[in-house]
Amino acid sequence: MFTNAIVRPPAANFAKGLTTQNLGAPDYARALKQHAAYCDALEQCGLRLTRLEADERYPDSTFVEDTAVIVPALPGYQAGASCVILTRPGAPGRVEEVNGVAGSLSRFFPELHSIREPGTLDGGDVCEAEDHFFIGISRRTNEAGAQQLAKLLAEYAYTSTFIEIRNVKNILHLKSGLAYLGDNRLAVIDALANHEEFRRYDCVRVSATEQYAANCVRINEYVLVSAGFPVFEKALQHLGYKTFSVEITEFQKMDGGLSCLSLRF
Ligand code: CIR
Repeated sequence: MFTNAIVRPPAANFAKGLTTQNLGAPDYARALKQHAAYCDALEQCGLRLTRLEADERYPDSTFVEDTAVIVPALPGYQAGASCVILTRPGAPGRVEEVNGVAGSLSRFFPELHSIREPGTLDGGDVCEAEDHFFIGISRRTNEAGAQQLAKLLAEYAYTSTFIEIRNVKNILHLKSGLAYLGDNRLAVIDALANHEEFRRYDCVRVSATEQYAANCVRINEYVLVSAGFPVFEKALQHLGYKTFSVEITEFQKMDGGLSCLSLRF
């Protein structure tokens, strides 16, 4: 059950952020509208929002997910604590974004840890599935960062495995191609679907033509999905999920997806 989320709207220089897409420059006014609708959707899923100010120093700072990994307390784990692991983003220009989120997180989580040099880690590469975490080794997250994270997670009784994605085309982060839907079920792109790590899960395949839709987010009784991917959305509905679709085309132009725009806990 999630109760909170941290969000940050895009700043006026949002279009100056990093991107590998060739979809043209984002329209700022439209991005603000889409962000507002995204925030409404989170509230309708039952979350209370902590809204950070837009920060022009960092054009990618609306993608708050990359700055932290939230580790919920596992039921039955005797220490009973949750914690936050502040990341060390793999894009040098994004490293300082972490400081702008740490203060808000420390109000909710007494235990804060950090990924340290030479480790790099983006939150977008970290996918939690109950008591297990998949950690993507990507162009942003290196093995040192992944190993530091795995060690910290083990202290909170979580297991983890690494998923190599540097050879998977068109995904920036692991969660660009993978989402945990609850109920032992994953949404997974074709290119990752045969990975042995995912064999013990029910997999909802996301075809290459709808690949962007794989970055969906289960929030309480809903699955938040990107608008415009009818096959995937119908597949979820068919499985009994209530979907909530949100248009985020302007964020897609900057390599961002639904999960990247919030930290949920
Ligand atoms: C970047 O390249 O870092 C941003 N333009 C997009 C980050 C997207 N974040 C995510 O998938 N978690």
